[in-house]
Amino acid sequence: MAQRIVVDPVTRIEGHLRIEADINNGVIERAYSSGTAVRGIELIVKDRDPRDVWAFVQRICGVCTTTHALASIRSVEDALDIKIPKNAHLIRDIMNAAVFVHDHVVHFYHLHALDWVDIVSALNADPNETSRIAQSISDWPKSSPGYFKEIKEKVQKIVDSGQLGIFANGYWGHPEYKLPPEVNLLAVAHYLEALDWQKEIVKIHTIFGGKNPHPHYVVGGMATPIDINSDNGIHAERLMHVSQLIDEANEFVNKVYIPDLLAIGSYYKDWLYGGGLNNYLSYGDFATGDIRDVNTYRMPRGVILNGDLTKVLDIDPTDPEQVKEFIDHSWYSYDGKDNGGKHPWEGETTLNYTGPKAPFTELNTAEKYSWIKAPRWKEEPMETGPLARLIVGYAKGQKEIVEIVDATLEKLGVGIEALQSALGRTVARGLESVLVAKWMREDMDQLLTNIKNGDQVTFDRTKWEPKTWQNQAKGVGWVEAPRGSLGHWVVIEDAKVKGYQAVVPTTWNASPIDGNGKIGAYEASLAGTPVHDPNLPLEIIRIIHSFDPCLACAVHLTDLENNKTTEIKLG
Ligand code: NFE
Ligand code: MG
Repeated sequence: MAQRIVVDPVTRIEGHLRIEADINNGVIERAYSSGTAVRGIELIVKDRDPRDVWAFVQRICGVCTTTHALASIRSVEDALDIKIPKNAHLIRDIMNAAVFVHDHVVHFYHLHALDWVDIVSALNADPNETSRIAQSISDWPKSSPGYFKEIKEKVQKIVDSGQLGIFANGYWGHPEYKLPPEVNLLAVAHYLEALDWQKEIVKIHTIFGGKNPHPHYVVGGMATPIDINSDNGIHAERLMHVSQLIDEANEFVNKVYIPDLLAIGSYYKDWLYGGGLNNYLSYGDFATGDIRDVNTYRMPRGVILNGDLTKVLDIDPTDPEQVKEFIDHSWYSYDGKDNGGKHPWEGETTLNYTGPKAPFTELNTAEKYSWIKAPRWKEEPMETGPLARLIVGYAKGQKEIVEIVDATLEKLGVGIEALQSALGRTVARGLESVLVAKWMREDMDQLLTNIKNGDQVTFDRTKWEPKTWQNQAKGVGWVEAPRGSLGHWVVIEDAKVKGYQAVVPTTWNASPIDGNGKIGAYEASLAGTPVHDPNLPLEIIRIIHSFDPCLACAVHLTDLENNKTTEIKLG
């Protein structure tokens, strides 16, 4: 008889995620993923000026601080057929690249590493040996025995104080931790260094977008003008600052993140659980040409079905038969009915909570059990994110991706199938950071060249005035965000938003069962995993964290105690 265990909330992520897992003979038989809070941001943009919407929907999340604004602005520009200046496109992509590298480093060190790294074991490390390991894998300068001795003393002080603070509540000492104390110490040192580094990289947003989180945009380009010789806009010194931050990001990724990832990964290459659907979706992004010209995407576009790498299928987010969100097991209704699927241009956000009264012990997974909808591609569930992008790019033979994947697999001594796992997702995120940091450098060089040649234009006002717009229009904006493929679909009528739907990476991955009875990526990834001790479910945490969940995004407030959803007045 299966035993059900509940992990709620799953911590060190953004938002309210609950996992229920049925364990039989020490193995997960079936798992359920539930988003336990709802926000309804799609509702509050109705009837607003489409030029303002980016600023509202950007607040969907403070982690991917820029992606929802970018998706929104692209959707409105698509609807109204607005072309933006080349420099604006470059600046937007540099800002998106900065989010990728920031997010991936923070995820690796601060949100996920502690599932693989045992902090307390670092206290048994020999700092001389840590120094030797550090110097053998990288020429990063902070690597002396004295430096690691200091870090060890710092950790000792924290442990002695009895208040583990940010290191509290880990499953320290769990037998699934496999690193020697010296590698644990190395990871702890870089955990602290990454905290310092990540507060610098966000300055790319403060320079190009005025602030972080939630930098500024404008329909038609970018809001901050460039004027290299004056203080009326971004001047030369500021551009040089961005340039330096980009170089530092490349250095941190290549000299700290990647060597650590490979060192840690090499101890876990036998722990290849957490794969799952083997269906991968990526809209693609980082165009070197026009963003509608998908042939110029450096980040790949396509779909892989059932792990068949010989075929990359085309994806068209405008096709009503391709992208649909189902609500059969989600607390919503469509046209007064409690089931079905809709393409986002016809989409609906009507809350319909039918779950138990809080505090509840178990969800009724035979019925509705999540605030997350179930997006599907041609009615198939999909995984999206770094692993999906890497697999799609590899299958397409995209040179940069094939090269970095092959070199890494060789170093780790594993085959491509090993990537289809929790560890593979974590490796993919690192490799993607190398590529994105490199593209960020390329884009910045291009921007500086344009400026040198006299082109400082970042905004095109040709279609700023609503009287230049058609009465009815619809558009889609897609973005590759750190956690996967993001789409915003807008319907505009008489210069106002008539319909708005965001279908978000974590919505794809964390989705519940759909109308055809098919499960989503999180649920699939957990099935079949052995759990050493159901009271310390490290394995569940490890697999779910490998997706880097963001529930704020996925369920774009409900008061469960009163069993009543928060009322939102429109207009
Ligand atoms: Ni809230 Fe997000 C990213 C978007 S979500 S973090 O990356 O878009 O899954
Ligand atoms: Mg949505």
